[in-house]
Amino acid sequence: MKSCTPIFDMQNNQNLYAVLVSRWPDAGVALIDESGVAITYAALDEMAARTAAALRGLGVGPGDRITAQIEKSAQGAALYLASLRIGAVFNPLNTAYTPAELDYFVGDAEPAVCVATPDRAEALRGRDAMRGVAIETLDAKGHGSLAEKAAAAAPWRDIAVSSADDLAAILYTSGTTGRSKGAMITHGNLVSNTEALHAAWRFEAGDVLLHALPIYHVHGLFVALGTALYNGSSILWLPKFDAAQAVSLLPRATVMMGVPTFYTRLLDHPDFNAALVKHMRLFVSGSAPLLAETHRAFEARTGHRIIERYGMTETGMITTNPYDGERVPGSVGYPLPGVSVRIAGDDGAEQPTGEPGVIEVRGPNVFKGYWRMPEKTRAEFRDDGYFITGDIGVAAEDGRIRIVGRAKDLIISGGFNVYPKEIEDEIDALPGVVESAVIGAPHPDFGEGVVAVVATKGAALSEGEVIGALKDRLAKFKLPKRVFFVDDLPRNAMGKVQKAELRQIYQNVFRA
Ligand code: MLC
Ligand code: AMP
Repeated sequence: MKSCTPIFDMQNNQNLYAVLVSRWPDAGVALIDESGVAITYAALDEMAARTAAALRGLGVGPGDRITAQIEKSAQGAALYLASLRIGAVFNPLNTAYTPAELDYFVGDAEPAVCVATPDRAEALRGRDAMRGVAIETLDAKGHGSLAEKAAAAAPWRDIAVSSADDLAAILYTSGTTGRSKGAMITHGNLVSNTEALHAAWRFEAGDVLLHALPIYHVHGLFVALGTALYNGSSILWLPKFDAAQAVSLLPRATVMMGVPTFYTRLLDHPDFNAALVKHMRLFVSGSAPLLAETHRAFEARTGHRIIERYGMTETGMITTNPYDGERVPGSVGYPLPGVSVRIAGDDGAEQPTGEPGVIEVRGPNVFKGYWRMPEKTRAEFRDDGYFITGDIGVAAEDGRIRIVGRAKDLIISGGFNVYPKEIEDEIDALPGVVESAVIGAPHPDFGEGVVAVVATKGAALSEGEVIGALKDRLAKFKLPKRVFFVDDLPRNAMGKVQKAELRQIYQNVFRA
């Protein structure tokens, strides 16, 4: 086990945990779960210290990866905080990933320990990829072998000294080609982005955050949890988003963050009205485009103008609509302080104002690179340090940005990214399939829904059979919600499949 450097000089420690702790109130409540159990900041710090001790006891040290595929609980939050505390690298995974998908992540991240819910842990034990990896359990209530070890351990109260450049987390993001890439996110990335958002959204004493996002992605873990912990706020800590539960708890909150689906589901709820949220200070939306019509409907119903912001796993948050200025529907606002954004042509040269181009980003928020993939890292950065997002934007004269498309073949369903290539590869491997094209079609609940168009040359294959064959291989949110069969896929003169044409043909499949 590598040794952790204990804190001697708290002031110069760039470890996110040291930054957070230095701002925590003595007695305030940090997390309140759905049954009303409250955990104070002091208790959360104690849980993190005990969990840190348990991890240290398992041999986990600075720089070691901790893979976690767990449900959301207070103990789950403490695991993340403990990982920061000991200078380890937190690697949270979507709970929907199948064991087959997990093999890749574990094989790539090579964690010292994998924490999973008991049923998943059972499925993981004995898999080749898990050889040499300690498996610990944590269930939805925060119980399990890790919690037992933490309870029995003497708290580890130090905080590892980290530089801004040291890794805090690896979050996997899929690519348009090839395997998922682990985005290496540093303490400096997180501290700078947290501070920028905290200031931009004017967090204040007394703010209470309604937190219903999953904590295995940037939005729930770094943006929502991060800013609220930085503020020393109380957090209504819900296992998942449920519109009825949100309606009943919103009167106790002042801030809510969500993906657009949260807002359309709230608008669909009959009891969601202006009186319920008149005391609210802020609603934030991100991770996927918020339709201008949703923005307007929300304002008409509640009087609140949602702040839309834009970000990415690799960059954290990039832009936000202003707190005081105009929150324009369909716009993602202005770059955060310290973040440079340019709209570039294919060669990286800045486009004239008003011309669409790829959004490129540079700043302390931009990640360090892809884990063990130097070529992929080089391919996504310009020589002058700008990261190429693959999103197409237009900048107005005053710098306000609108996202108008994607240069990458990506579907965003309910805030989760689905890369068509991954689904197509699985479908193409099925007997009877000649080839396939996976596209996103407008979906009233998820924004985009996954549709597969499969060329079979007449082979007998049903929608149910295709979906059934993918079930054990792919996370549920990636499964096509509809499958259509054709003889041939449309192609252009160069032989390239015409996805734009397919999107046109299937644009109404989810509309009533
Ligand atoms: C669940 N399902 C989905 C889905 N979520 N299918 C497609 N897309 C999704 N997002 C599946 C379920 O498995 C289920 O399948 C069926 O669809 C209906 O499920 P549900 O009960 O209606 O879904 P629910 O559990 O309520 O989840 C919906 C949701 C959730 C919107 C609450 O997906 C969610 O929390 N999304 C947030 C994602 C997020 O945090 N993204 C941030 C990424 S960070 P079946 O077969 O059982 O019926 C990022 C950077 C940035 O992008 O800028 O923030
Ligand atoms: P992820 O890789 O999961 O971090 O997803 C990042 C992607 O989500 C970005 O590259 C965008 O395509 C998309 N995204 C995030 N926020 C917004 C937004 N407000 N509007 C449109 N797209 C967004």
